[in-house]
Amino acid sequence: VTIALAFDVYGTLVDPIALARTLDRLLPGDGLQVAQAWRQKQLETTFRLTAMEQYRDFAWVTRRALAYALASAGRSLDEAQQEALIAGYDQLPAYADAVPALAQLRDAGHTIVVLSNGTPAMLEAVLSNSGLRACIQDVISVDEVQAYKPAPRVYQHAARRLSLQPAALRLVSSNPFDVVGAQAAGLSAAWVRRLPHGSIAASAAGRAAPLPAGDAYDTLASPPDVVVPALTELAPALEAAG
Ligand code: LAC
Repeated sequence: VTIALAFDVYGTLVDPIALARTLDRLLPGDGLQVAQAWRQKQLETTFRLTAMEQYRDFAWVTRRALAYALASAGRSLDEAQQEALIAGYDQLPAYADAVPALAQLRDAGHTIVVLSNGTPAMLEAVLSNSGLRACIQDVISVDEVQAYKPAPRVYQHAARRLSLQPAALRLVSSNPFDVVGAQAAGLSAAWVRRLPHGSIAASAAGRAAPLPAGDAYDTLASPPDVVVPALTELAPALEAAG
């Protein structure tokens, strides 16, 4: 059965923790910790802005979150170094399974869009540079509603944009908060159970990967009907889910 799939971008299609490598060159030994704190603060800032009913775009949020992550690690980088890291967001690598999976799903006739916190400019850049853009029919940014995930209007906007009932659109994300939010707004969802960011980044930074933290999903809601260990498992899992 052919349905529309809305992919999350950061953490699902491209890896923001890949910047741990660049950070580790600038801040030897602290790269991974700062990359993780940066990502954490970036998400926290989006949640807080939306709870405050305020909006600053994701480029602004990403810049502020980096400044916080550096300060909280007691490290500093000059403006040019920080700007280079921000620019790195346009060059984030796709996860190894992303391009093959999207091509496979496209060839199977699925409608493929992205739904992301990123600004339209950030999304066009990172999707083009990572080779994903050609598989994607439409890029939907939360910027269009000036609120971040998991505000229900973000997900409902995506369905409306595609002229679909919410349940006919399936959000695909590795971020449990995103999956829970999409389902709360009436969408279908699939969770990509990637290893915790730490293990991916640790191997990228050349250290031994810690053991995966386990099967933790979230405790706010039950997992969706489709849970896959990698994006390349999605096509068969969707077929099985009917
Ligand atoms: C996104 C966030 C969740 O791409 O990283 O929307």
